[in-house]
Amino acid sequence: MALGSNQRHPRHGSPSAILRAALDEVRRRNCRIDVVSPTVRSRPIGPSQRVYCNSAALVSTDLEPRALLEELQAVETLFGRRRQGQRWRSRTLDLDIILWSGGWWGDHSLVIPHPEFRNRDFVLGPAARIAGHWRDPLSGLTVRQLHYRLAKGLTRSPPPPR
Ligand code: A4P
Ligand code: MG
Repeated sequence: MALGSNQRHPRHGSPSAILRAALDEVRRRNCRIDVVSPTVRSRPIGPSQRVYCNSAALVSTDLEPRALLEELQAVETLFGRRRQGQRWRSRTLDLDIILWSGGWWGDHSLVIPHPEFRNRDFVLGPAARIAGHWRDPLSGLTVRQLHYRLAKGLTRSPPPPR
């Protein structure tokens, strides 16, 4: 799972505090958080101007991917995330499923691996710290290899159709 925040929350405070509090919430929802990466600060991709805090966590759960997404979206809502409006705008909390031990998943509301993760240093960097040996089922490359390639500018996958 990838976590991101670039807005303060009136009660929880800074984006990094929001990410910590969000992990506590995810833990309450039939999920075990096995490992959490260090938090990185990254420049925003997209129209938003504010710096992001991003991290990654390894989650163990019996929930099916769709049910897990619902729980993660409930946590986003709890932190005041509003879903209407512009894509990629500032948000208090964004929780994405990046990879899954079951391989790939694709339906109208959920795509795993996350379609953009190979192009995002703020996802691959934290993920490489905790799950560097995990393999992307589509490219066959490990997270560490994907991160290395992105850092060296060796690849940029085309964006998927939306
Ligand atoms: N969805 C499909 N697959 C997934 C998945 N694997 N994980 C669907 C989570 N959600 C998935 O997402 C839109 C819909 O994607 C969901 O309803 C779900 O059914 P969203 O989070 O509601 O909307 P969004 O986040 O505004 O759009 P999107 O495309 O998901 O944005 P991203 O990809 O999450 O990117 N810059 C920095 N530095 N750091 C960031 O964290 N984040 C974004 C948002 C942009 N720029 C950033 C960062
Ligand atoms: Mg998202």
